[in-house]
Amino acid sequence: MADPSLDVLIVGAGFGGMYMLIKARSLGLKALAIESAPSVGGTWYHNRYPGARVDIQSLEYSFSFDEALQQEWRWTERYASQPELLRYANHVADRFALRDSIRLETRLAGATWDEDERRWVATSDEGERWSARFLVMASGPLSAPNTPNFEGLDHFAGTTHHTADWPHEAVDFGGQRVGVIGTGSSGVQAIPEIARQARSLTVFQRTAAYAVPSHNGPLDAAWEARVKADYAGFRARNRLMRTGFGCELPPHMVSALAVSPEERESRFEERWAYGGFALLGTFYDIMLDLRANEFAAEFVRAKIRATVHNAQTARRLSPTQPIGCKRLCVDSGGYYETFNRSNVQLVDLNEAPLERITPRGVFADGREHELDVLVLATGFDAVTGTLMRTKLQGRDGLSIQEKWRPGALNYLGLAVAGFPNMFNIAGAGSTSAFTSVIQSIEHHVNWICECIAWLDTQRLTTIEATVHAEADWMAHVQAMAEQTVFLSCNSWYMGANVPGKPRLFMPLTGGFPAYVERCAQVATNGYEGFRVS
Ligand code: NA7
Repeated sequence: MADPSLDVLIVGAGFGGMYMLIKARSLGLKALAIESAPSVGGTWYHNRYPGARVDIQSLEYSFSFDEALQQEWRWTERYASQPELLRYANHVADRFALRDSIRLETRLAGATWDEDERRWVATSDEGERWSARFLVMASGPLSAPNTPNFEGLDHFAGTTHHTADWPHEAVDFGGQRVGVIGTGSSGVQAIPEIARQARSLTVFQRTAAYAVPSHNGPLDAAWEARVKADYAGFRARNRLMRTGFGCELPPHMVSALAVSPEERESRFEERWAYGGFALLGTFYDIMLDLRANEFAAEFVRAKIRATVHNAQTARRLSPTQPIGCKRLCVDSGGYYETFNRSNVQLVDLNEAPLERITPRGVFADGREHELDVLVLATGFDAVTGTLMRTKLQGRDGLSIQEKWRPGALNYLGLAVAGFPNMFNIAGAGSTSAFTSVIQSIEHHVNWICECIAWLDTQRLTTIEATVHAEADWMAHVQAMAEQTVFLSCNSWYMGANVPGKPRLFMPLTGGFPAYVERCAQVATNGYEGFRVS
């Protein structure tokens, strides 16, 4: 028997699901969050590989909705590590007494829109059933691990770990011959840590990564005090940034093409010394103009050449795609320096394709690389993966798989035509991938809850994006991406990392403030682009 009394069923108890729960409760809604993992924390529960840490500064990658919470929580490092982020997630669950409304180890098997009842009927894979007026997918844009279909993978006799599904007991690499496939953010973070422990490490690289230093360290107490003296103001200034963070070093509103080589170099050096994503804001047009971008790219390549002793290795580590086109990697472990170690070797899969996995290792480069442990740092079926692996049926039996066959169609990143009363947090079509995602989560949840409150005051039961509004939004997302360098490489932003996935640029590049304003306008205009009844 389905529980008929839920207002909101929330799928996921990471930061998105937990904030949705807090906010829904504050409106007096009866809400339940279901979470497949045995813990809250989402990303920070699963991605516990060595070196895992956030790539945005902790003071900016944290909840802002509660002044007491942001004042009391003390981050120990400038960029928080996975264990600390998981502690923070648990602290939030306890502080807001969320646990009695979270069902752990409960995976959504499917959900179907019941048109007669105007409710979602959902089931878990254990056969539990819920009925809810609203379904909120807070299942995370980077939560479905991508395991490439390497020939022979199942026959590898050693141990295989995926960075996004890391074991809970410590993995001891001591004395082991380790291979890592993948050099995105996860690989870049894990490789230096593994190299320090392993007997040997072989890195199999398909695309070289741009890694910028984070200059991580203990959180500067004076900076923390200054931010906390006016945390609300700091957050408000961040919300005016295109990325929702970085207000202390905003993008320099000058073209990289308009300055002398000496000035360009010195400005890049300043940002390199500051660390993190700030480098991409050295000039306003780095992500807009390939010529400007090339200056930044070459600046990093020069750093690689200056760091890596072996010229051939340095060349292989030097990316050729535009910088930032794939997400920039923020390095706290000394990624490039790692390749100077005598126990580390790099295999460039472009020169020497990975042919198969054998029981003893990886066959690439025309030979077998013998391994005891294989680490897959091969990323995610990003943004759409989790929903596409779930049986979601909207109006008239429309499945999400059918709906999204051409790509992740959506309106405002929050809704999908044909799926009434279903909302997405940090999904395709929003700016969330380019922001501090917690800022985006707060915005999405606030918007969704205001929408539900509005429907209730209007005595309406159903809201659904129109196909027309959805098509316009998709055109807008594509048009914005075309103004940038983001279409010039094969990134997860466009589904290019997963064979067979439709290539459609998924995040919105227009900047967080413009997106927030558009969402607000839609609401002010009586939920323009939605059909309500
Ligand atoms: P990413 O950034 O998608 O990186 C995955 C890496 O794995 C990347 O280097 C891929 O190369 C590589 N990869 C994927 N499939 C293959 C195959 N079949 N063969 C060889 N190499 C492969 O995932 P991460 O987990 O590192 O980071 C994801 C996000 O989490 C990150 O952007 C941050 O937002 C946090 P490719 O580049 O596709 O050629």
